[in-house]
Amino acid sequence: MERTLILVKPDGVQRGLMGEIIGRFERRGLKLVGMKFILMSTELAERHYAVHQGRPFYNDLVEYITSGPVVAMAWEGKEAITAARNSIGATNPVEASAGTIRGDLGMEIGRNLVHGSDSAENGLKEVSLFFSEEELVAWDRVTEEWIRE
Ligand code: DAT
Ligand code: MG
Repeated sequence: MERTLILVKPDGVQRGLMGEIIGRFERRGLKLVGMKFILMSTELAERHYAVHQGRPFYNDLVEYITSGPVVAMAWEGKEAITAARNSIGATNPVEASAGTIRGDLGMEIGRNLVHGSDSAENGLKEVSLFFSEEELVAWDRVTEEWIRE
């Protein structure tokens, strides 16, 4: 079972788009198993973006993600990574397809509204960076058979 870490980034929160963004994953049929509203510490941001350390945009990225509260979520399901990445759209919102979160709501790569894990392995790693196992909720969704064959 795949897990993906989704963040509504500070611009999404400040612009009042939390419900809009969360709703897209909810309507898609992904299953929410964890959620928190937090101000990320610099330490957490540096761990989360460790792979980008040394890139020219790294400092701005850490500053942006710690500049205001974020909604951190763990969504679960078969092919959750691919489904979420496709719903999020390309990294640069100007190039993201219409119908995606970034393509519908964003204009700048440095204000791209949302994070989603890029592989099954990173999904598990990133979820465990933000959530302890006790914070994740195992639950039965009554609509499951209308979403999954
Ligand atoms: P994604 O968020 O689509 O997975 P990524 O993992 O390659 O993209 O990069 C992480 C974030 O870093 C991305 O959401 C925005 C920022 N970023 C990436 N490439 C950038 C660039 N060339 N210039 C400025 N910011 C960039
Ligand atoms: Mg990424």
